[in-house]
Order: sequence, then structure tokens, then C-alpha cells
Amino acid sequence: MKLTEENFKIDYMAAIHATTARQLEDTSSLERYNALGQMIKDYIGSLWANTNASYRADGVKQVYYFSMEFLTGKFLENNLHYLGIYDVTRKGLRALNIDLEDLIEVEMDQGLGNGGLGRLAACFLDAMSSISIPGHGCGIRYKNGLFEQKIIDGNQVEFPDRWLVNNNVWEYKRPNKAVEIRFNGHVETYMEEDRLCFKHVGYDAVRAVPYDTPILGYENNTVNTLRLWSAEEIEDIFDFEYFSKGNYLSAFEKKHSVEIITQILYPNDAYDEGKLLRLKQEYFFVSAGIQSIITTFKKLNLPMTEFSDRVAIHINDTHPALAVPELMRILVDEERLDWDTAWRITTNCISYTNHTIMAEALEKWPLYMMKDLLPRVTMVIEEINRRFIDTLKNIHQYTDENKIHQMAIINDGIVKMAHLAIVGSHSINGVAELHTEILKTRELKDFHNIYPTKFNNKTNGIMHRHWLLNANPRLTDLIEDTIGDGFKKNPIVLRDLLKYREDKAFLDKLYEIKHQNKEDLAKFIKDKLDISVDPYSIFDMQAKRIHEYKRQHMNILHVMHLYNQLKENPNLDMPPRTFIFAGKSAPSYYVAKQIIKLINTVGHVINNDKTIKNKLKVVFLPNYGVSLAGRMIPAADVSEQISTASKEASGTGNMKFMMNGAVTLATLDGANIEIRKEVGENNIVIFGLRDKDVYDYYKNGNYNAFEVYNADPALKKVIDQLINSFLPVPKDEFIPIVDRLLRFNDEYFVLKDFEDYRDAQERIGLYYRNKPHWMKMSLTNIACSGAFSADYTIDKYASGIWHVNRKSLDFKL
Ligand code: 26W
Repeated sequence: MKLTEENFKIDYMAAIHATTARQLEDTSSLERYNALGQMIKDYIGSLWANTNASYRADGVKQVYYFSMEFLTGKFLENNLHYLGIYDVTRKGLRALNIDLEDLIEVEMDQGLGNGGLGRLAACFLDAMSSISIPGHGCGIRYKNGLFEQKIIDGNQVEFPDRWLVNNNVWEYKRPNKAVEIRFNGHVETYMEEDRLCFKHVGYDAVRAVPYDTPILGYENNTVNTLRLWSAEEIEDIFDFEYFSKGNYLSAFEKKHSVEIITQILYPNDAYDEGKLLRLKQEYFFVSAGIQSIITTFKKLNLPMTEFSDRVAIHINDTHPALAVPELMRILVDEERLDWDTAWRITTNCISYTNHTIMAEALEKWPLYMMKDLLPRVTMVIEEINRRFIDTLKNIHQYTDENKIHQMAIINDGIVKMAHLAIVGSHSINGVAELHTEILKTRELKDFHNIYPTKFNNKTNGIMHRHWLLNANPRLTDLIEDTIGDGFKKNPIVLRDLLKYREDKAFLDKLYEIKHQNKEDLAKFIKDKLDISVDPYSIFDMQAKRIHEYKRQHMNILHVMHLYNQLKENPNLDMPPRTFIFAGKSAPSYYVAKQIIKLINTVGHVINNDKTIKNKLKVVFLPNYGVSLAGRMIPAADVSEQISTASKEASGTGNMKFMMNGAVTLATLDGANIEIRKEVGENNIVIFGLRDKDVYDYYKNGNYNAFEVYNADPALKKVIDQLINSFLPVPKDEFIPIVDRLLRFNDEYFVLKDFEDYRDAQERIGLYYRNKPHWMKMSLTNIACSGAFSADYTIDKYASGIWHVNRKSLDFKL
């Protein structure tokens, strides 16, 4: 949009007065931020209204991306860039003696997600808007996002994430669009003419109130909607009888029991606890979302049979899989369609992405629990299951009862959400090539046999504009000065940078930028943790959720090994290294928490040892999230992507690091494989077991961790150091980790891969020392990263799964 500095100042001062009723000099940073947010929201308003009006007028097919998690982070900076008013805002504020950076700092991260899955949903929203796909998000407005992590005495301690304390300037509450959600009660059947009908009675009703946030496209006038639902009591729940008798607490009890539904995000990212409240959350937002989609569709005055021509519903993992029976319930019970027609519409609408093969993450609900909470929906699932089993027997001629039992949606009193999602959707995709292969040939092989065409791959992508424009302005400027700004809309043109591989002046500039980013991070580390790190050392980073399969413990064991070498020979010729970790552990995942403690304990020993001459430092940055990622990633030299082969479905941090010029140190797992293809094997450092080796070991049972431990003295030494008082903690502190590695035979092959990892790290050291060589590797990574933009991923979802078209909008502000 066009905005002059003069107009900016007029609008901003008006916003200050309107939102604060104070003079500018009397306002706080928070008030100034809110005023700016409000002003931008006003600018967005007409674009947003226009987008919706044009979708409705043309009756275009729209996508609804259902996700339990949206990890969007901050909006201010992004919205300024996307409206094309970043520079004028900065200048205008400067003229008023305000630093835009300070206001950006004030915004709290919207951290409504655990990790990869939630961040992917946020990147996808951006991409849908930016490539002009009519597509919206549907989720939950948790009052508390993922917990805030503090490190106290080396341990992770969780604190509530109160992201709403200062209000959320970006959202619109829309009480007039609230819907009712029904839990518990029972089902009555009755005949109407010759149709068997079902009525849900005696239920507890909850009000779902939507809060809408505008999702801007990059300079294209498109504003889609992220609709998050919040639970409120239905008016007369508040019990006046209790209240008038002075029993105030009881009067509020019911209100509380309703609001608790959207109170908190479950902090697990790879373990399903099967908690009733989570099931409530899942049904709550799925039912609300589908009801509101149906209301929107009805405004088109089309027959219900055209629903799937106008609506695509995507489910982000199985968490929203109740969309299948809920849509069926509404089509059959309320819209009075026959089962087969309803089923055709439902399966044509719904598509599903699988994000994990970890068995413990697969959602399963006890049938009795589901029946109690959702009596009618469970009946629908039972009917879907009955018909599915019929198909297996009659169409596919299955006679093996065992196989049928295994594939059933419900068996042994358990409802399997992945099976429900597969049967009820027309597309099932994995998130990287290897992951999809594993789904097809192993984890979901039986389903692939009967539905071969439903399965497809869509390798993940990232919001390249965020990870460049917002996170790394220095690099963005250099790219723009060198190849122009076409990459913002068309990131594949980053490849033009390859021309500069031999250009010393360019590589020097690139080095200088990385160095400045490292200086900034070093300062941040000093301020936050009082640890001095050398910006000339290799910044080697592992930032992601803490999990044994991601193998942060392999990394820290290797750091201990380097330390042992330096202790033996303080003059060892080794490039100085700073190992930087960040990530949260699920609060109930004991071993992961011990890994955090181990990293901090080792850090404490190493960082305080003067004899190693600052050649080694270990830093654990607390509270990893979108904002911290934005500080860390631009300063990384090495990106650690070292999961046990076959376990990481894709990874997306790997893509963000490469885009910022880090060299990836990786196993052949997830999207690392595609990264290697893009950059070529000389520009990535690969080590370790392959997925096939891992599966062979599991199958043959011929891995013996003790043998590896006994055969490698350096490895044995570091493992022994965990429990022999080498570390300043009680001797039994790290026994659980050692037990997992030895007594329980090292499920994730940390010991097996250790030697190869050590060699790979040595290669990293050698490459780094050859500065021109290293900078060429770094440049190649940046240049080849455009292929991983979510813009391309979403383009493939749109054409290959959703069958929706781009809708260009020419409205101008
Ligand atoms: C029920 C508890 C639970 C909650 C979340 C189980 C599993 C999850 C997610 C599926 C975990 C997750 O975030 N998976 C990650 O998804 C990313 C986006 O596709 C991938 O890049 C990561 O490899 C995958 O671990």
C-alpha cells in the first residue's frame, strides 16, 4: 500500500490518542505497540472485507486447515513487510523518537503449538495467503500456549505462558458467530416416515466463540482468516440458586469446567496421553469449525451435494480426525442425506497429513470414554467401522481375521484415530519422501494395499520470507543488492546466487554478515546467561524439541569427548567451537529432562574450565520458540539434524538453518535427504546408519549396545563420566540416561552412530578452517534453499490434494 511518512504520522498519532487517551510522551512501549497494531489492523480491515466478499461472490472453493496447533509467533513485523510499509513506518516512528525494534520486542509470541507440526501450520497459512489460495486456519484459542521454560539449577522448570495478559491486538472476537457444542447425554432413535433418525438428548452444551486473526498475503491484497475457538458458558449455566444462597464457589464451578476446555495447550509432541480433556478439545474445535463452514456454504444457496466442490477440509495429523464423523453426523442427522451420499461428500472433502511414525504418538481413545462424551459421534464411527470391515471382506475379499482386526478403526475397545482418518479421507500424505515411503511400505502398508492412490508425498516447506526478511535483514539486504528482490515472491531464484560461488568479494560480504549475526547472538548470550562465547568460533546449533530420537544426548556426549581430548592435550589443534542447544522437553518426559540437565551440567564444567583456553563452550538457551529461533538461526554455522534414521518425519528447522547459510550435519532422515539432493553431497555432511539398517537391527535383534561401548574407549570414557562423579551432580543423577543407552540397549542407536558422528564433526572442523571453501558451502545452501519455501509446498497441496485455484485480487489500498 502507499503511505507517506506524513500520513503515517497523522494516522499513528490518531491511533495513539484513540487507544490510550494520552499524550505520546506519556505512553509506554506497550501502549505504543498496541496503537501501531490497531492502526495496521485498520489498514488490513478493508483488504480483509474485500477478500471475503470476493470469495463469496465467486463461490470459489475454499480450504479449511484444521489444526490443534498454530505456532504463529509475532505478527507486527511481518504485517508491516507484507503491506509494504515497513520502511515508512520505521522512519515515521523515528521522527517521533520511537524505535520500531522496541515495539517489535514488546509483542508476545503467539505460541499455540508444540513444535514442528504447529509451526508448519503457521507457515502454511502464510503461504496460502501469499500464493492467493482461498484458505483459512481453524483451531483453538488456548488461554495458555506452550509453557515458558526456565532453567533453574540446570533443570527445566515450566511456567504458564500468559500470552494474553496484555491483550491480543490482532484478533477480532465475533460473538455473533458463536456456535453450540454438545457433550455427554445419550441418543434416542425414532422413525420419521421410513427413515431411522437419531436425536442427541440430555447433553451439556458449551458455547464456542470464534476469534479471527487476519492472515496477510505478501503484497497481494489477500487476507485470509485464522479462526480460533474459545469455550464459554452458555448464558444460564451460572447457577443463581447457589449464588443467592451464598455458595459463590459452587456457582462458578460449572463456568470453570467449561472454560477449562480451551485453557491450555497439551505440552506433548510425541506422546499421546489419552486424556479426556484433550478429546473434548478435539471435538470442540472440530465441531465448531464444521458448523461454521456449513453456515458459510449455505449462504451460497447451493444443494448440499455440492459441498465438496466448494469446501476442502484438511486435517493436520489425526488430532482433528473427528471431522470425519462430525461431518457425517451433520449431513445425515441434520441435512437428512442418505449415508452413501454423505460419505461421498465427506471423503471428497477431507484430506489428512501424517506427521509421525512414532508409535507412542498415535492417538487412540478408549471406546467407553468416547461413547460417554460423544454418544452420537461414536455411533457414527461404529457405523463407519462396520462398513469398512464389510468392504475389506466383500470388496477386497479379505479372509484373514487377524488382519481385519488389526486394520479396524475400533478393536479391543480402542478407537484408532489414524485408521479413522485414512478411511475417511481421499488423500493421505507424508511430509518428506522417505517418510512417505515408510508409511507406504511399513507403517501403513495394509492401508496402502487397499488405497494405493490415496497416498502421496508433500515435502514440508517453510515461510521463507519470515526466515529471511524478519529474521535475517542483513542477509536479505545482501541478496536484494545482488540478485534483486524477486526471491520474495519466487524463492527459487535464490539459485541465481550460485553465480557468486567463486566471487571472493561476495563471499567476504557473506562472511561478514554471518559474523555480525554471531556477534549479536554472543551479546544476547552474555546478557541472558552471563556466558562469554567467541564469535570467531564455530557456532554449532541443535534447536528443536528434546527427544531421545532427536539425539541431543549424542551431541553432548560428543562435546564431552572433545573436552576429554582438550584436557589430555590443551594445545590440541582444533577450531574453537561453541555448541548451542535450545528446546523444550515435555514436562512428563523424564529422560528428556535429564538430557537438558546433562547439557547444562556439562556446560557448567566446560565453560568454567580456564585450562582449555576458550576452545569449547556449551550454551543452553532457554525457552525456544519462534522468536528465539529468529535470533539463533541467522547466527548458525552448523545445523545439527542428527535424528535416528527413519524417525524424523521431515524436520523444518533443517530448512530454516540452510536458508540462513548454515551447513547441515545430518543423518539421512526426513527432509535431510532432499536437502542433500538440492545442495549436492559436497555441501552437506552426512553420517550414520540408514533407515534400512535401523529396521534390520530391529527385525533381527542383533544390535548390542554393550559391545559398542566396550569396543570404543573414547565412547566408554564419556558414558562412564556420566556416573563416576566426573560431573558435579549426585552419582545417580544420570543413571536413567545410561540405562537407556546400555541396559535397555540404546533404542535410538546413539552408541552405534557415535564414531561416525565424531568423524563427521572432524570433517566439519576441517572444512570450516578453509574459509573460502566453507563460505562456498554456506552460499550453496542459501542459494538452494528456495526449493523449500512453503509457497511451493502449498501450491502442490492446492493442485494435488485440495483442487482449489488461486484467486488473484486486484483491490488496492
Ligand atoms: C498426541 C500427542 C502428539 C502431539 C503432536 C503427538 C504427535 C504430535 C506431532 C505429530 C509431533 C510433530 O510436531 N511432528 C513433527 O511434524 C513436523 C511437521 O511435519 C515434522 O517436520 C517433524 O519431523 C515431526 O516430528
